[in-house]
Amino acid sequence: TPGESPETMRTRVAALLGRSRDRSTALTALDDGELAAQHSPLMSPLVWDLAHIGSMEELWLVRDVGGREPLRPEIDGLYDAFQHSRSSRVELPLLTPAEARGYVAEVRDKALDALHRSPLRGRRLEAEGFAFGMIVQHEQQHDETMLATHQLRSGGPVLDAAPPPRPAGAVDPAAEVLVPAGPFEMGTSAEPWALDNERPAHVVDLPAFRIDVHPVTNGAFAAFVDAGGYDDPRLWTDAGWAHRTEEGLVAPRFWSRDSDGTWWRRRFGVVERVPDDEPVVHVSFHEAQAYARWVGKRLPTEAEWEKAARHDPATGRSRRFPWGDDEPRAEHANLGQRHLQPAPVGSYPAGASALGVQQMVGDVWEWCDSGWHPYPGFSVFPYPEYSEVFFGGDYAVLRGGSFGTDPAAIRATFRNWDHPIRRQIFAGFRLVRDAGV
Ligand code: AVJ
Ligand code: FE
Repeated sequence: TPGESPETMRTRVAALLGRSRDRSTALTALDDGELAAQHSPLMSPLVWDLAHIGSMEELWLVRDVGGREPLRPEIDGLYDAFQHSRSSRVELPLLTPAEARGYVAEVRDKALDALHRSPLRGRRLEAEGFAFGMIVQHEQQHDETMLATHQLRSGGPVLDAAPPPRPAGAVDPAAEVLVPAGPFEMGTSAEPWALDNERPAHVVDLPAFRIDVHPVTNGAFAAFVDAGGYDDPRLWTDAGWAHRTEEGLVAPRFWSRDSDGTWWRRRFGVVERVPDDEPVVHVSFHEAQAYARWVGKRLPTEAEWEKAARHDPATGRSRRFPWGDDEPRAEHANLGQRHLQPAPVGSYPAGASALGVQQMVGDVWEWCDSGWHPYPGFSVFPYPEYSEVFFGGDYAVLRGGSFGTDPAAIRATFRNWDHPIRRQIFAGFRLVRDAGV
């Protein structure tokens, strides 16, 4: 917030740290057996995420900003994501749930002390509270990962949330808008808590294209399934067909069909009919691409996604969020685990971009047809293991955040990435086509 005093910033940061900790606490309110269990080889035990959150906070806020000695140097290696794969973490001599809770509480006390002592200006790590913002985002990212672990666990529901809003009137799920040709500013040099991979701001010139106003819905995706889309190799890339064949894919993850042909899904322990009007979720990049080929469109590049989300043709500026520069409020976007599912398309007209594209932030992460690469002028900050070591790997970019992403961990410049075969994340997609086609 420009012109904010250090005291006001401390209050704001402390509230954000408190919010992320309340969420972590709620996501780990399970018995010890469930916390230590491996719910899927794709995920860490929940108790690993909890202590890892504390370990990162200790490293950056207690040791670096606070200048204190390590609390428990002997556990550092256990919680280093690069030393142990997710699937092997269940075998480690991890802190017990009670020990992990005690550890994260002790770290938090010292981190709050560091917050009160930091001038929140001067060296780059502390200026504008960056280190604190980075740690808030890190905890919230692991909270979203823990939410995905909850979706993978078997057994009855343990999480609760209100149903999402519904659109006020009729919605055309096939609506498109034209994004005119021309330059726009991509990325940011101004956003104080933007991560290194979002920087620096740079101009990108794009030809005109048309983009869907809404993400692709379950109803539209079910039509692709019913038309035999999973059995037609012509619709898939070679890598996509290999993935579809090896995994025996027939539908989005967590879907099943009964003898009447009705689609059902399991969502956080509840089995329910698949709602036609919600954005499809739990599809891989390859499934998104096959669907796109089936309808004769394509996934957007991340530059196209960002221009549709941020570009204001009236002023030529790029906005922080689709709706403008204001922080997300409940009427703008389905964020923050306020609801445990995407909202039907058309439910957030107040969150539309200047060009009229809806639900770009919140609901479902959107697969883009871009690999994971640095922007021109990229420089590592503050550590290479966040972004840089993954550049050029087998990843596709995801944009916009999901219903499970906290507002503190998303903005229209935010870039996420994952392997193109991943389906446990809260990812869907929207499509584009060249203008004039
Ligand atoms: C940016 C979501 C891919 O969860 O692997 C968490 C974020 N980095 N701890 C991930 C992250 C270090 C990262 N993603
Ligand atoms: Fe992490």
